Amino acid sequence: MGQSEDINLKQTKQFMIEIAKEAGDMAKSKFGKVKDYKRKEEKTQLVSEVDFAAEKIIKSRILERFPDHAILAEESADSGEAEKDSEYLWIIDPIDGTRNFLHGHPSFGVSIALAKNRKVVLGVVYFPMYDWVFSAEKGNGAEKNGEKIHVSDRSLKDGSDLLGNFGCDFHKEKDEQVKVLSNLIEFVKKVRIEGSATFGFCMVADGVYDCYIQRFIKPWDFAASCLIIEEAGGKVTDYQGNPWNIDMGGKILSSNGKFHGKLIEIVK
Ligand code: LIP
Repeated sequence: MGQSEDINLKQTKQFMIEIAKEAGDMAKSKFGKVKDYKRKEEKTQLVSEVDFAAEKIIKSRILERFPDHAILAEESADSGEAEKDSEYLWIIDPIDGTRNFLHGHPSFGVSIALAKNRKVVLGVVYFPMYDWVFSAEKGNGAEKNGEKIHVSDRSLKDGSDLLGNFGCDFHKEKDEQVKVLSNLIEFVKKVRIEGSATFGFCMVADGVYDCYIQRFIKPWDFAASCLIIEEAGGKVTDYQGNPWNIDMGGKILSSNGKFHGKLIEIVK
């Protein structure tokens, strides 16, 4: 890997918050107004000019400041920019929850992560419609709008108080996913399905949801928010219980850590 200078993580986190807000506030100004959108190759995935415009803002700001860094961004994932010889990789989802955004559901967010030698060291997620900024620096905790956050304390003994979130693309391996959801409902009686992975993850970090499960997601859907959960005291693994990383497949279990073993059992 190419040698880059060490960067100041605190200053860089602040920079990430600024650019996430710039892109997110632009998206907010278009909320409810976008009529034209396209289907991606995968037909259920939607994209509009706002995703591209938000991504352009974020990438251009990053490259102005860190011209040597590699970038993996959802709407230009095939551009080759992720293969640049750098120890730093930016992982960007300009709008996570594009369908929510296009259909007028406020749960969508701008997600930006920075990995050093493929380990995520900074994560920022901005939800423009709620004015929430979630952020985390590896080893230094997680924050929402500048205040420290922590996952919930609820465990299996709290039974019906548990609240879960389930991310899905039911058209893919539908029976398998319905089975996992059904198993989850056995002990987490209340489960939401909200349509933005990063929203589900950040709500676990903030102690709202006690767990979030999803398969078929990509690094840009989870890189920033999984660091935020971990730094908020929660646990994130693959379906086998191995610690998460940006190169894992898209099957993720996240929780407050109090009943993670049970989650691994139900996805077997
Ligand atoms: C979406 C996720 C959603 C998942 C979709 C998709 P996008 O991200 O947040 O939860 O089910 O497959 O990946 O495309 O809106 O950025």
